[in-house]
Parts: sequence; C-alpha cells; structure tokens
Amino acid sequence: MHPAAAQIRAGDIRAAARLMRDLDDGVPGAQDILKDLFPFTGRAWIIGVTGNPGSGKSTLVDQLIGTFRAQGKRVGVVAIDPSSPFSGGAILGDRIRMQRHSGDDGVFIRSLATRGHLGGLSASTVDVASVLDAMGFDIIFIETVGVGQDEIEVVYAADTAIVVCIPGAGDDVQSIKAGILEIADLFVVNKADREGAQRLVRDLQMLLSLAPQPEDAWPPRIHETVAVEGKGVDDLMSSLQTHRDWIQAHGADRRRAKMEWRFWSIFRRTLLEEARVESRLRQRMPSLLDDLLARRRDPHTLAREEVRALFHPAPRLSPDLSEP
Ligand SMILES: Nc1nc2c(ncn2[C@@H]2O[C@H](COP(=O)(O)OP(=O)(O)O)[C@@H](O)[C@H]2O)c(=O)[nH]1
Ligand SMILES: [Mg+2]
Repeated sequence: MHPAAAQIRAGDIRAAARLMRDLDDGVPGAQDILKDLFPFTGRAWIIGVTGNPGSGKSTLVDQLIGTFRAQGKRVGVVAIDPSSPFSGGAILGDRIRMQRHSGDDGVFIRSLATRGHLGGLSASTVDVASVLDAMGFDIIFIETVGVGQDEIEVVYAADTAIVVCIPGAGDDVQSIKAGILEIADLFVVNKADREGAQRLVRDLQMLLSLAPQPEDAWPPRIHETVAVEGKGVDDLMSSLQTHRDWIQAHGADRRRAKMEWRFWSIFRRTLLEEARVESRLRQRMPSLLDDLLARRRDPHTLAREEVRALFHPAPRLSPDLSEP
C-alpha cells in the first residue's frame, strides 16, 4: 500500500487533506494513492445537496451534521462553490457557518476550489468524497451550487440527492432546471418562514405529478424547513433515513448506474487529458485559432480531424519505401 494511503487509512487527517487538495488540483500521482484506498470505499452514505446560492444549503447541512453527530456518526462535508474560485468568499462563509463543528474531530469539512475544468469537477469531487469514505466517515455531504450540468451530475453521484429551493422571486418552479426533477430524492423548500413557501410546495407537487415515475421508483418527497431555526429538520431527517433504507433494499440498479456514471466521467476526463498531451494541441493552438478566427477553417471539422488523427495517426513512411 502507498504510504500516504496507509496514513489515511490510519486516520491521518493531514495526509487526507493533502490528498484531497492534490486530487482537486489534478496533481499526477494522487490517483495512485486513491487506487489503494478504493477497496475501502463504498461504505459511506453520500448525500448530495444542491440548490441556488443563498438557498440555505450550508445552514441545512450544518443542522443535519448536528443530528448525525448526536447519533454518534462521523460526518464529512465536501463543499463546492464555482462562483467563488478566486475570492474564496463562499469558502470562508461555509467555514463560519459550520464553525460550531470545527472543534469536533468527528466532523471534517473540505471546500473545493473547483479548478477542475475539462469536465473534472464531477470526477474530482467524487474522488475527494472517496477519501473520506475510505477513512470511515459514515455520512458524506456533497454541497454544490445548482448552476450547471456538472453540478447536477455531482448530485447524481450521491446515494441520496436533496434539492433545496426557496420561495420568492426568481427561485420559483419555473427556474427549477430540467434534469433536477429527475435526480431529486428529496425536495427541501427552505426559508419556509417567508411568504410563498406553501405555493412552492404545491407547484413542486404538481410538477412531480406531471412527471410520472416508474412504479418501482422512489417517490420523491417534499419538505418545508426553516434551516436557521432548525425547523422541519427532524422530519427531513426521518425521510432521509427512509430513503437510506429504501436504497439499501432496492438500490442495486442505482448503484450500478452510478458506478457507470463515475466511470464515464473519469473516462471523459482521461481522454481529454491524454488527447491534449498526445496531439500537442496546446502548442499548436495559436495557429489553429488564427485559422478559426480568419474563418479559413471551422471548429467542427477541425475538432473531428484532430480526434481522428489521435486514433488513426498518419503512417510515417520510412525513407527507402517513400522513394520509388
Ligand atoms: N429567513 C431564513 N434565512 C435562512 C434560512 N436558512 C438559511 N438562511 C440564511 O440564508 C443565507 C444563506 O445561507 P447559506 O446556508 O449560506 O446558503 P447556501 O449558499 O445555499 O449554502 C444565510 O444568511 C442564512 O442565515 C431560513 O430558513 N430562513
Ligand atoms: Mg453554502
């Protein structure tokens, strides 16, 4: 076993934090450590929480951490906020919000900077969660801002997916993205102390009834909460447990689908990385861009040619064969 993997298995938080940072940064070699940890993963309950910025995800997670800790569970949190990779504002915010758990070694909170472009966000987030999984954390929250497809996919990687909505202008049912309805196991209408919460619940119920589920599927539930006051958190918690029981009884197909999703996500990233190196595209990019901007070539044809060239490199004729 890689020494760092052994340290992490032994509960070394610093070694774990270092590996998570390296995974997030795409440092070569980090995946070798993860490889040794992988056999010890698959035990944690991964709960994805997504929703618009400011909807109260961190506040809610903070409440749920408290409840899980009261049950003696160890809890990890991976928080991602693509809106603030530079300012670090949200990262600081999350730290402060969850500060009451900062002295608790049964809680580990990690904010990712989401430098992972090239479709790397989803893959590296799940990898980071795997580190916590291998360390024996019972519950792992993945908090993402529900802005792009990638963030939605991160939630798809979870065992249980919570989508947080709030009443009020700009965050009503119309703004609930296609794709999110399908992935949500539990809807939370947070800030239920505000006007319009009940209407939002009714709208969600209607939307769900319009999208008929297969008979054997989990019927998504809707909960109202006031996360700042802890209101509704107990009910949400009991639905979470019910969902957990449900996936343990009926979740085999789902686990397969998620593993397949994870594989393709890594495959896509690996392919892009390899292609970038192999084709030396980076070096050739300036002249390619000149051609594209001058409309001498079009990006579709160019991309296809580059991909074809990777798989079918032009045979290099040896000098004596090429001469007649
Ligand atoms: N009125 C009200 N405010 C809330 C509630 N939950 C969270 N907030 C506030 O909403 C703001 C954003 O919360 P935060 O948890 O950081 O949202 P996130 O960006 O989704 O993680 C904070 O100022 C919270 O105190 C709630 O139920 N009611
Ligand atoms: Mg947050």
